[in-house]
Amino acid sequence: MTGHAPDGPGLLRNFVGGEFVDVGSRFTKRSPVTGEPVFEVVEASQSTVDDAVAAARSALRGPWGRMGERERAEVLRRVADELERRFDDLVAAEVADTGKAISQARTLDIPRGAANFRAFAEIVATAPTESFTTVTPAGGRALNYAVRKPVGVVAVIVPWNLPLLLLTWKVAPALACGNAVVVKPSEETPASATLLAEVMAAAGVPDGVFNLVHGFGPGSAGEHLTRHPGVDAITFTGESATGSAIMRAAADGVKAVSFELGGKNAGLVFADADLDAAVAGSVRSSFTNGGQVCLCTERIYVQRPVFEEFTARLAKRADELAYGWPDDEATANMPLISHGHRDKVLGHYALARTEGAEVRAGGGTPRFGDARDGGAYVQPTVLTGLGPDARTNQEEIFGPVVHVAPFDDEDEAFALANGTAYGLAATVWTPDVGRAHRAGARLDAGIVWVNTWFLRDLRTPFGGVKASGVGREGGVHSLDFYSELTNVCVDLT
Ligand code: NAD
Ligand code: 6OD
Repeated sequence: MTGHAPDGPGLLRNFVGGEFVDVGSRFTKRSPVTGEPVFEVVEASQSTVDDAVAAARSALRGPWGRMGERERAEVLRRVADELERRFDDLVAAEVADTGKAISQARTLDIPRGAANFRAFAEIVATAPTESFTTVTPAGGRALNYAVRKPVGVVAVIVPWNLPLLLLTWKVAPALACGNAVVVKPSEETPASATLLAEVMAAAGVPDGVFNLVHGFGPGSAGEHLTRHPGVDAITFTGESATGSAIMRAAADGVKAVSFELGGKNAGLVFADADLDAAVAGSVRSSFTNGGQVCLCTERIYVQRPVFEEFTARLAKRADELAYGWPDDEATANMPLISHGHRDKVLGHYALARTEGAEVRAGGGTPRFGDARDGGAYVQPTVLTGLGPDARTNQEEIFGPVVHVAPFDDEDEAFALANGTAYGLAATVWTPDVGRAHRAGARLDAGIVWVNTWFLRDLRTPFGGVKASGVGREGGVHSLDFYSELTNVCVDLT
């Protein structure tokens, strides 16, 4: 990649107005696999953020601002083509930053980058807008119709768990709607975003439409961006507490916000479920990406007749998940993103024991006898024995850990699932169609999956209720956030 130097830990730079710039202090990004430095990253100062916002504003006044939906859709398709051309580089960048298994980066993270651009190219080119014929007071006719316009300069702030997937999930609709963006990836995952800047340039996205600033949150690029008077809207994915801080910063400028936040998602396994599918699905829903997916199930409630069998099988599968180096195709486990995050997760493992949990699988850290002992690994962990109000069942841990508890009937199951401050996703395992629909109606969650997990259609609404988010993105819901609607009323008489 030309965003960083070829030898030693590469230097990752900011991208402003179509140019890579490396003015400012630097920080080190370390490998979650070994703890060794992998990148030096230029931290964007207030003045770099000012330049990025100014470049974005200026781009809105240039050719980008004059393009129609279909032309923009064509640009988005070129971005998708270029992402596919740079596929191997992007996989390598994502694996270097996160330590995730190469098989997952190849099948989930990077394909979704291109898919996000293709989906929103299609959605923006085909989305209808409202129109109404109105009777005037004089008995004549008037035509009302809505016109979509860009919001302006959009700040995109994203976390480290699915870096390219989550970044492009927001950049694609923002560009589809004609905005210019300033993006801030997580300080833990600067590499794929830097490659995305190269992709944008190669795809012919006009200078200043996509700008990238690296850095941290408070007192750094993240806060500079959210407090910037030149930013019109903020779209954010991350922790609920960070969402609160950003909302306070956005209040000063009355900026629109869209928030995809934390979760403490429940899985419900009914006694009539296909238990093989429920166990396999729960292994995925609790341990994918080291449990570092906002949609992961950290609480599973199982109907009493199958509770013991389900728990024993889940614990066995957790113990069997394969460790390996990220580039080994058989690897299933991955390290946590950092030693800081590992300390937090291990603190939760200790807390669970203090609260009286029984550890049915894992509960500690693996030993490898090689360089991975310098990494941020923890064992996939299955817990039982705690009540619904235990902190272990209330606080988002964001690691490969799940607590399993029994329930007796449907009402109890729905009440347990709803019993946290969060409401992002729920997963229900049952062949009973009536129960599936009741779950959809009664669970406090933005997404209810039945007999599946993380099956995505990019046209559907995505977001959370309660502390899990503000607003919805996906399909036309993204268009609604990333555009302003002007109603035009023409008297036809
Ligand atoms: P985080 O909130 O710590 O950081 C997310 C981003 O915000 C990073 O880029 C960070 O630098 C930036 N940031 C932090 N403080 C800021 C501030 N005061 N002002 C501006 N920017 C700031 O989250 P994380 O640890 O990177 O990611 C894990 C969290 O993200 C989990 O809670 C997870 O559930 C959540 N998440 C939610 C979704 C969803 O779709 N709902 C998706 C992925 C992750
Ligand atoms: O699939 C998506 O569009 C999406 N936003 C997934 C979020 C995953 C959270 O970690």
